[in-house]
Amino acid sequence: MRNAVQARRKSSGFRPSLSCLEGRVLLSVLIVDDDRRQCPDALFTSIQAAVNAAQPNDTIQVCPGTYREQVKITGPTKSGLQLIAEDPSRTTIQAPSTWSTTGPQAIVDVNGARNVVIDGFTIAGPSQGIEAGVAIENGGSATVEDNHVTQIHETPMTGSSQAVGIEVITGSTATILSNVVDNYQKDGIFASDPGTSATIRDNTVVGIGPTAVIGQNGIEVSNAARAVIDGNTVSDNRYTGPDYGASGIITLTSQPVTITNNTVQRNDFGIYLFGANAPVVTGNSSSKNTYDGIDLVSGTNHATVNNNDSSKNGLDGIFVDSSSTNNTITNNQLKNNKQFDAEDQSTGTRTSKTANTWQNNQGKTSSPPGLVQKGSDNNDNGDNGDGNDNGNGGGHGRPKDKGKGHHD
Ligand SMILES: [Ca+2]
Repeated sequence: MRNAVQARRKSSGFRPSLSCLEGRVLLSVLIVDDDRRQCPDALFTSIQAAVNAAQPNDTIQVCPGTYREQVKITGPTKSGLQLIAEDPSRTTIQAPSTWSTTGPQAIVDVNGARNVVIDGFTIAGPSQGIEAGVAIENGGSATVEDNHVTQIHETPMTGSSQAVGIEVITGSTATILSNVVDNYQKDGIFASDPGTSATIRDNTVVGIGPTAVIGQNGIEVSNAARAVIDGNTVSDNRYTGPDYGASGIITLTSQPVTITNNTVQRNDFGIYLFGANAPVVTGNSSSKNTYDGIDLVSGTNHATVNNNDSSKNGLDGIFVDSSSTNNTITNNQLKNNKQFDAEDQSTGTRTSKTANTWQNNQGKTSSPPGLVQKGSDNNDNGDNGDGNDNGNGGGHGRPKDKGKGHHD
C-alpha cells in the first residue's frame, strides 16, 4: 500500500511508483482526523486536504470529529474516491462559514467525478444561501449511503426553493441508499435534468410538518430526469399557505419513474404524478395525507398503478384528472378516504366511461360509480359499492402541487 508520507520523502529508501505497476493501481487509504485524538496517525485534519492529495479510487477514512468545510470532489482525477466514516453520530461535515466561489453551495459537491462513495456522515447546515447537503452534478456519479443529511436550510427557514438535502442534477447518476434526510428547506431528495438518473432506496425523509413558509416535497423528480424510488418512508410535508400543496413523492418528468414499496404519510399529497409517461406505482402505502393518497394529473398517461394501499386521506384515495388517460389502475386497497376512495374526472370508453381502466380495486366510494368494489370482508349493507354520495368532486379545494422548479 502506498504510504503518502513515504511518497513525499525523497530520502526514503523506497519510493513507490504507480507507473511501474503497468495497469495495476495501488490503492491508498488516506486518514483524516480533525484533532488527531481518535486517529493520532492521521495525515490530514481536513477532508478536502485528503481529497486534494488522493489518487483515483483511493479511500478516505474520516475519523470521528466535526469538519466545518465544503468538500469538493471535482473531475475525473477524483473518480472512485470513497469517503467513509464509521458512524454518522460521531462524524459531522458542517456547512462552512465561507463557500467556494465556484459551483453550488453544497456541503459535499461531486462535480463530474464518477463512482464516488459518501458513506456514514452527518452532513449538516444551516447556512445562508445553501443549495444542498450533497450535490452530484455535471455528469458525476456517486453512491450516497447511510448518512444523516439535516438542517439544509437558511436561518430562519425561507421560501427560497434552492435548498435541498441531496440533489442529483445536470446529467448525473446516483444511488441514494439508507439515508435519513430531515429538516430541509425545499426538498429532501431532488433529481432533475436530462440525462440524470437516480435510484432512491430505503431512505427516511421527514419534512418539518405544517408550515406556511415553504411548500416542501420529500422526494422530487423533475425536468426529464428518471428515477427508481423504492422502499422509502416519506412524511410530514405540509404547506398551510394559499394555492399550493406539498408532496411526499412528486414527479414532474416524462421519463421513466418507478415508485414501489414506499410508505408515505402526513403530506398534503402522498404520491403526485404530474405529466408522467408510463410510470409504475406499485406496492406503496399512502395514508393520512391532507388531500389525496395518489394523484395522476396533467396528462399522466399509460401509468400502471397496482397493489397500493391508500387510506385515511382527506380527499381521495386515488385521484385522476380529466387530462390523464390510458392508465391501468388495479388491485388497490382504498379505505376510509374522506371524499372518494377513487375519483376519475376523465371521459372515454373505458371503465365507467372514463379514459382509464379500473379493475379489482377494493373500496366503498367512487366518482363516477363503478371504479371500486367492496371487499368480501365488508359487511356494509349498502348498494353496489359505488357509494357516490359525496358530491361530484368538483370545487373541493384541492390545490396544485408545486415542484422545486415551479415558482410562484
Ligand atoms: Ca477527531
